[in-house]
Formats: sequence, structure tokens, C-alpha cells
Amino acid sequence: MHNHDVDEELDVVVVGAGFAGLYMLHKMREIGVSARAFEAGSGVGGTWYWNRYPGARCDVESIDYTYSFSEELQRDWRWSERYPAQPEILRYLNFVADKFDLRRDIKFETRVESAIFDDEANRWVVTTDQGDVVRAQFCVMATGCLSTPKRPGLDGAQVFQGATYHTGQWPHEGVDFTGSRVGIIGTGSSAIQSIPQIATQASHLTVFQRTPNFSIPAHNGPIDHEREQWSDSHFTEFRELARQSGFGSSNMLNPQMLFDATPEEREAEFERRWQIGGVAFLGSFIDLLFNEQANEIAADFVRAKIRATVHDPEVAAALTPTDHPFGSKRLCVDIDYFETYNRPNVTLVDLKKTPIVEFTRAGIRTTDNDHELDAIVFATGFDAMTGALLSIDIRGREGISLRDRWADGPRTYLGLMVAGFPNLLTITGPGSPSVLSNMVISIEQHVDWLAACFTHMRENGFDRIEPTADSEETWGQHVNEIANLTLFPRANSWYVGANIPGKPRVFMPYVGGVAVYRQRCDEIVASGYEGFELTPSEAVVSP
Ligand code: NA7
Repeated sequence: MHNHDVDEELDVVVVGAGFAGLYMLHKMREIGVSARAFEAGSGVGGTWYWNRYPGARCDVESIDYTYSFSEELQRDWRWSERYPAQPEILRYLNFVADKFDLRRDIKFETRVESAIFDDEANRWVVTTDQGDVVRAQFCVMATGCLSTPKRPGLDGAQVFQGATYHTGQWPHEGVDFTGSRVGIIGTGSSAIQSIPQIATQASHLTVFQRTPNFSIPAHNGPIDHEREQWSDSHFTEFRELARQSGFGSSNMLNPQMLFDATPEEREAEFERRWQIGGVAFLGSFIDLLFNEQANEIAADFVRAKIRATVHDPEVAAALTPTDHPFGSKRLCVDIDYFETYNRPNVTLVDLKKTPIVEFTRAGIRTTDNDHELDAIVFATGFDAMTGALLSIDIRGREGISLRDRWADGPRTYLGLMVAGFPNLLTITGPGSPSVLSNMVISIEQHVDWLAACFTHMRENGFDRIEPTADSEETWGQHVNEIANLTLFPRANSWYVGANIPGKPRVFMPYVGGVAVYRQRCDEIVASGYEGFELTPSEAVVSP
């Protein structure tokens, strides 16, 4: 690569302009390094730019799902609801981009195709589908954990003559389903949020379910002004609570073990949490994700709620999850999900009993029926955590490709860096708490960690940082060992890549919680970047 082919020389190139990319740009400016982001969308927002399906909403509460780096920002922005809906989050991220004047460093409608490390020059060379070629000392992947939409095992849909949509690539102008016969495939979080909304529009909605899921009512409503005021007047304390928690939000975990409570106390605690709503239900007792028997008792409580809500016992039974421990797949948070099956215009098709045979011109053929449809919604999920990274041709030292390196599953040190790929950073990468936490908290922690690392390197004359193969191996074992202490690996979830045929089964996120993880990262810094190799400038600059 000759310099004259290069459009720009940067300190940092950032891939993506969602929560991670935006904060990355801001932070880099703050420490005085040059950075530019490339973003495939025409606007900022990442996940919240693409996932515009009806009912799209965050399952972390609004006041927690915000940046904590600026107290002024917190005070300048008011949320309207307890759980933020997609349009409001997107407005928030646009507000952030404007407030901190970030757009001038983002090139939109530009997808990064390759990132190749030039070992001699110690530079990443990044190319895009718009013909850009930039060189940067650091390449930061702010590409998101759930950003590569998939329709696994559902080929042949092009035969269908009606409209098709994927929840993760929803048309910006919205879709009017009024009077239409709509089919939706999947019953994950995206489906569980959109089914009640689509059902109010469609003349008929047919839900094609392969595996039922646990879901907790959101009990959404207007924002609690008292709590909001408290979080404003106790900014530092409020933010510290989240940083020192397991999942990265200010929700309280009950430290009691389930079997230390009487059956009446358990029922009362479950009911109390059910009435509060949301994922905090998982915090009813401390051992729900560790103790199979305790988990089963929580699962039974939720199953009884499903039976009590859904009028038709056969439909209720089909909607009741029995194949995975409660919470071992991402817990869904809904608004009127189970209630929707009581509507006369909603039908549940249990694909376990009557699988899809094929798509036809007029709809979907299952083993027992031809379902005629005007539109099909694929709520079939994403190639999670590694999909976006591996869709880019990333090559490290000696030309090794990340796709080859990760052929048996992702391997990282702290979910931040990969051996053999110097100065390449993966924000909320596999091996970090990421999707098992409030993403905003985890993103900020990674960006802050990297900013401190860059500063340390500059001040000490280092040009290159790379984890050792040993530290990567040890971290991988640790991530795996603690996952195996929990019930998480029991589920065929996207946490283990089970939703993508042929994907190696590896439990990808770090289950230790954000507080423990943060402490480990800080200790590593305090010990002089233990497990990393830092190389001084003269050792890497070519003569
Ligand atoms: P998920 O949670 O991966 O859900 C995808 C759903 O699609 C799930 O119910 C799948 O059933 C179903 N699916 C996938 N492929 C098929 C085929 N071939 N046939 C039938 N059904 C299929 O994705 P979401 O978008 O809902 O949520 C992703 C995350 O985003 C969520 O956890 C939140 O964190 C936000 P399966 O369970 O595999 O049998």
C-alpha cells in the first residue's frame, strides 16, 4: 500500500456510529487524537437506526439506558416513558451527535469491507464499499453485538409473492399492515414486541413459533419523575450503583437464596417483581441462574402466569417454555404479548408439531396447512456477537484472518483485543459482559479503558499493544469456566451461537457481571497492562 493511495491518515478509525461509535469519537476528541467513523446507515444510532419494527423498545429502563459520561447531557435530556421506544432512543442519539458535534467525523452510507494490518508501518489500512482507503494506528470495531440480521434455515422465501421484512432491517417509512394477512416467524424478543402491535393492524396475524420463550410484562408507563429527579440530584451515586452492579443498571438484586425463603415468601417476592415488571424479575433471588431447582420454581411461577393469561389451554400450553432454564435465553420484556393470543385475529402455529415445509407464492406451507399471507415478517434474529466482526475481512500480523483465527469460536483477551491483531479493539466484544449487561455502561467502560490505554501508550512511547496468546487462552478458559457455573450454557441460545447453523458452540459473553469485570480490567491496567505486550515506537517503525 503506497501512501498516495490513501485518502486519510488517522490516529483512530472507528467502524460504526451507534452508542459505541459516537462515544468513541467524543472521547478521542477529548484526549486529542484524530478519529473518523464509517457508518453503513444514513444516520447515527446503530441498533436503533435499523430496528424500527412496530413495538421496538429497549428492555433496560430509560434512565439507565443513557450515557453517564456527561452530567450536563443527563440533565439536558428528558425521557417520556419508563422503557424507551426505538424512535425516542434514536432521537436521543441524534441529540447526542448534535450536542457534541460528532457528525463532522462520521462518513455515512459507507460500509467497511476490510481492515488489513500493515505490520511494517504499524498501521491499519481500512477500505470501504465507497472506495475510501484510510490508514490509522488503531482500528476500533464499534460494530454492535446484534447487527447482522439472519434468516437461518429459511431459504426459498423469494418464491413468496407478497412483501417480506426482517425486524432488524425495517423500512424507514414504516409499514401499514391494515387489512393484511400477516405471518411472523420467530418468538424471540423482536417478535414478542412486535406481535401485539401488528395484531392491532392486521386483519389476521399468524405466528409461526418454533420455541416458546419466557417473557415478563414491562408494565410500561410514563417516566417516574421522582426517580428521575433522584438520579439527577444523586448523579454520581446513581451512576456508580450501575457500574458496581451485575447487569449494569440500578435495579436491585435480592441477595437471598430461594430455598432460604418459605414458599409463601417466594411467591410474594415473585409476585412483587412481576407487578414491577421487566428483567429485574431475574433478581428475585440470587441463585436463579445457578441452582436448577430454584430456577424451576421461578419458571413455574411464570408458566402459571401464561396459563392464567391465555384463554385457550392448548395455545397456552404451546406458548409455555419447557426446553431451557428460565433466563438462560435472553429474557423478553413485553407489553400484552400473551394477552394478544386471546384476540380472534391471531393464530399460533406450533412449528414443533407442524414444521414449515416451504414458502409458496401465496404464503407458507406447513405439514398440515397452507397459510395464505399478504406479508411475512422474519423476526429470526441475528448472527450475534461475532457476525458483524466476521463480515469484515480483518487481517492481522502475517496476514492471518480473523475468520480463520475464530474458526472454532471467538477468542479474545477481555473481549477487547485479539492476539495477532495489534491495535485492533472490539468494543463489547465476545468475552466481555456486553449483551449480559446494560450495553451503554459496558460500552462506556470499554471506551474509557481504551482512552486510558492510548494515553498511557503515548506518554510512554509505545506504539503497539497486543495481548499475548497465553493471556487470551487463560481469559477464554475463565469465561468458559464461570459460564459453566451457571445455567446459561444449557440453552440453545444466540449466546452460544446455536441459532446459526454450523456456528461453533461457545458461550460468548462474560457472565461475571460488570462490577467484577471492571475491577479485573482496572487491575490489569494498574499492574502495567498485564497480559498485553506493549512495544515502543522505535521497535515497530520501519527504517
Ligand atoms: P432471537 O432472540 O434470536 O429470536 C429469533 C426467533 O426466530 C426465535 O424464536 C427462533 O426460534 C426463530 N427462528 C429462527 N430461525 C427460525 C426458523 N428457521 N424457523 C422458525 N423459527 C426460527 O432474535 P430477536 O431479534 O428476537 O432478539 C435478539 C435480541 O435483540 C434479543 O435477545 C434482545 O437482546 C434484543 P428458536 O428459538 O431458534 O427455535
